[in-house]
Amino acid sequence: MARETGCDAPNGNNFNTSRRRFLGSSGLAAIGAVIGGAMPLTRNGGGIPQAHAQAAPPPSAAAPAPAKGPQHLKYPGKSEGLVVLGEKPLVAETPESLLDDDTTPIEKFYIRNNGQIPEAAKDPDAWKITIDGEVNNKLEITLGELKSKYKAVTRRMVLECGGNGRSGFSPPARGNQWTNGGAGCAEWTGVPLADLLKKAGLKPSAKYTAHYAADLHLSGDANKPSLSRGVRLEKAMDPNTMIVWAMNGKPLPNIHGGPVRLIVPGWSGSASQKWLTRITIRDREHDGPGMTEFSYRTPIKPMVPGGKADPANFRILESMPVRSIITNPANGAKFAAGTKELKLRGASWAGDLTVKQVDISTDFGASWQRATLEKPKNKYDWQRWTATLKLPSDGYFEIWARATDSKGAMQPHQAGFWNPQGYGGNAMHRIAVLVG
Ligand SMILES: Nc1nc2c(c(=O)[nH]1)N[C@H]1C(S)=C(S)[C@@H](COP(=O)(O)O)O[C@H]1N2
Ligand SMILES: [Mo]
Repeated sequence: MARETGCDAPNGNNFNTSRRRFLGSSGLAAIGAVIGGAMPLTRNGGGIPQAHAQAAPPPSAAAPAPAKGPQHLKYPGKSEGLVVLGEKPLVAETPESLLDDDTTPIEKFYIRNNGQIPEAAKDPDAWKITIDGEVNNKLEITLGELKSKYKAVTRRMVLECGGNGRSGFSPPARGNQWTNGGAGCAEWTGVPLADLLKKAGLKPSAKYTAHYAADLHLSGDANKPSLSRGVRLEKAMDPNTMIVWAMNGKPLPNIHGGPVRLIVPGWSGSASQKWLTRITIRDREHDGPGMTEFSYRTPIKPMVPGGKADPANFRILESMPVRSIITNPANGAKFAAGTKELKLRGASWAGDLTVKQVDISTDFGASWQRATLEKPKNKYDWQRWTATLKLPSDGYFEIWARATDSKGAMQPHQAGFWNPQGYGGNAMHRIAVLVG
């Protein structure tokens, strides 16, 4: 069933536990405690980094008792600042304040699995990738040959889970309750997929890719892929769509799909197959786990939130929507009395597009100040931004950030266009700070 597999909504259990944790302990109670109680950040789309919930002292009597704090990741080579959203399969997000580096370090990069994590390859250069289907010559190539026979390129590009921002939906949508931390921006080294497809020779019938990998389905059934998505040929042929073996200059770690994976930048992360073994070119849209019904699909005609969904009214989610995050200060930060100015830092990105503008508000959206926006290093890089905020007094402030993409689409106040699996939630990021 599509709903059980590659859909960022893997199963009911996962959903229930992460949701309970989210409602029970996260934002409202804990942030209130950080800044002295009774001042909750208004309920919003994914604006409550759980790292801060964890750092908070026990809530005051006025606040609801937390069930248990966010669960921090314990995984070799990964930061304990990452928050576990699901254990089976292992899913962990990066609180916004840990995304403050220009290039996201490997240890801080989010993790999203749909199935079992395979064992690390013993001989990475012997790893085989097959390209078959609607091609003139089936191609079988080892990673070693790929490295030696093709021209490698390095690009800094955002990878973002299709469900990023999902926790902002009301009623709750099925799946991992990402805030904004299902994203990171790393330097990827590899070869454009187009170079391999040209070498194999595309038949006129070639329309769509189907990606296959070495990870087993959660059930352990070797005949069931854990996730198998694909993209339109046009995206596969984009020079930024790459088969990569290095991340930030290091061999691609096993947990991120090493020794070799796809990076399909700007689109739902699920297309970026980890542990890549095969790409089959199809003459029609792919129908693997993660492609059908409501998986990575959004409504054509807006539907009633929580209502009955009609699969015929859904289309595949491709480019991700515009998003910005405040990476410094962290949500819940305290500043000395008399602090008159705050330096803000953040990041923004917009799927296939670029970001035109980032605005900041400290008065709940009544007025906005333009942030200084940097240019991307290359296409699909994120854009860092900075702003200096003047504060009128001591006290409690919420800082809101919203980005506008190059076509003029701006982040909304609320995650909108509800859909059963919660895609496209890109409500503006909000943090709370206390001065004095
Ligand atoms: N083989 C395989 N590839 C996969 C997945 C998976 O479960 N199996 N998850 C996908 C999803 S949903 C996302 S968001 C990204 C996450 O990549 P990361 O774990 O390196 O951050 O990998 C994608 N590639
Ligand atoms: Mo994802």
